[in-house]
Amino acid sequence: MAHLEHVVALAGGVGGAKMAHGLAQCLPPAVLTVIVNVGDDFEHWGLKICPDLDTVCYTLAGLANPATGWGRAEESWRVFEQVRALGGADWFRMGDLDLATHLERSRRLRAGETLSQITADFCRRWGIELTVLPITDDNVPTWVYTDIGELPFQEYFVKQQCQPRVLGFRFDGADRATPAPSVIERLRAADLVVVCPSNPWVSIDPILAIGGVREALQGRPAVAVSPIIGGKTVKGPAAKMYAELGIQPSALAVAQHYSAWLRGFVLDHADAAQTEAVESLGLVTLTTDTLMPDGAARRRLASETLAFAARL
Ligand code: FO1
Repeated sequence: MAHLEHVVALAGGVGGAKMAHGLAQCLPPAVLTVIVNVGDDFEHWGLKICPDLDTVCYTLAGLANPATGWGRAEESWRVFEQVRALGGADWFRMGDLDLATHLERSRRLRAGETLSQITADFCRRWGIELTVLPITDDNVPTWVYTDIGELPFQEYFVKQQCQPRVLGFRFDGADRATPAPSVIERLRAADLVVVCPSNPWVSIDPILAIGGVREALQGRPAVAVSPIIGGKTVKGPAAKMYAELGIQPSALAVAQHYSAWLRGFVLDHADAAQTEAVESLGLVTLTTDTLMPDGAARRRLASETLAFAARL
């Protein structure tokens, strides 16, 4: 893989967006495709909200709120405050700039455009040259089985702040959904698939659940970056989910999650003691600093991951 012509990144959430941003700084836009989870998408305020697509696109365009990773930088909350004053739901914060995305996306969906068509046009307008694709144009909402009942994803993640104990997940409609146009072709043509440090359960698994995706991944060189460092996540509930599902949260657990179709695994120095166990799964490992506090770190991790993949 000295010369990479087609790299496909699988991403969801803030960690995925950061890795995608790092890869975008290392690869020509025509080489990189980012395939994004849509399981977190939901209807709110009568609008279609696509948090993972927006987090990836805002990050790639340099528009993301650096403090939270999601939503827009330089945000204002005038509409949110008035909606709250009128009795509207205020558990999911949408700022004025972010609201423009939801309003225009919802209008276009109602007019019959597909999510991938809308995403392509928004990327063009945001100055993003690489290809960002939702894994599917169909609705495949993630439901989380918890000890307080089955919750739509954002009610678990935001309204309940990931507190309920997780028992399992359901990707509603995954068996009927079809991959978005060009997704399968791009996976099949990939010289390299990079699984970003996203939540395996609710960012990556919903991508893999769409018909034809696992088959298209067969035989493709794939590397994953662990989202768990020292038994914890930088952000989000992945480690808590592993523990509640009876699995010791660790980089090794993530490697096992993907090992059936993975060739390389990138883990943090903090987890160097696990490299042997990961290699016993048949994987090649790279141990490095996997934290991405800033743009330079994102670029460095992406560059190291690509160089590592070239040695597979
Ligand atoms: N996460 C929160 O914890 N609280 C919020 O109020 C919130 C609002 C929000 C608005 C737009 C958006 O794109 C993302 C938002 N997120 C919020 C994050 C979102 O729930 C997660 O980023 C993804 O669904 C999973 O990573």
